[in-house]
Amino acid sequence: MGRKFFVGGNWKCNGTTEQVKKIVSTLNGGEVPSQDVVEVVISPPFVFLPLVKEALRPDFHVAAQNCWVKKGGAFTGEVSAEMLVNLSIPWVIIGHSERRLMLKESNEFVGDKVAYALSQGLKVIACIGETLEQREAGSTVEVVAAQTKAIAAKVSNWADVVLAYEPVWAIGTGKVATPAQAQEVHSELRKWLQANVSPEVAASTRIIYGGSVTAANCKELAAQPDVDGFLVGGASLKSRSSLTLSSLL
Ligand code: G2H
Repeated sequence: MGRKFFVGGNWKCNGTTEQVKKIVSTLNGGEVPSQDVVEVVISPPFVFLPLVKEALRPDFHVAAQNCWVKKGGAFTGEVSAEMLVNLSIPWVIIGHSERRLMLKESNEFVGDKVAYALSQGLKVIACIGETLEQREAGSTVEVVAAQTKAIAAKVSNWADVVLAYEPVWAIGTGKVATPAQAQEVHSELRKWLQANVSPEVAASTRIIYGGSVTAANCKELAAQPDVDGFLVGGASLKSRSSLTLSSLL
């Protein structure tokens, strides 16, 4: 089964109204392949979601960067999956390493969040990845398998899940994984899905790479057989972002 190439732009905790309008305007003017070939999803901070959704070209979609683990209520500062659905936000990023590490989100908590978001009808970009210490200790595959296992334990339908492999040592550091390093982990993840979920899910689930992706390094990464797209942070915020994005496609 063919896997449609996926490009996500993760703006993280950046931007002002004026900057957001400028980037959206640049994205709207960019030349990109048809949405039949590539799926483009832009993820601004929560407060800019309505603005971006309203202004963004219709062939691009939006994602929140997080949502609460269960139904909303007395959880000050959180945003629920139901709220995102109410605003017609189709996608959410869950389990980004910045949240796993700084906010201590555990594998199990991330698994619960993924399952709850899916249950409410959201599509999920589920992030996994090892730290430098874990890579140097030779435990990369073990770490990403445990992170994926915690998601698989709670999820029965993978149709709306994109798995984002983001090695922590490559995030925002300029130290991109080599194409061979990315391919090795993506291939191991696909094997894990095949053995532990199903051959169908392994064949159809998109596994995208994130970590210092730029226009300059994306082509070789994209040529790897198990790299089905990217989650781009810093480069998606550049003033010439649509040009960058175009060259990522
Ligand atoms: C990894 C990535 C986006 P950057 O977090 O998710 O960010 O491209 O800045 O490394």
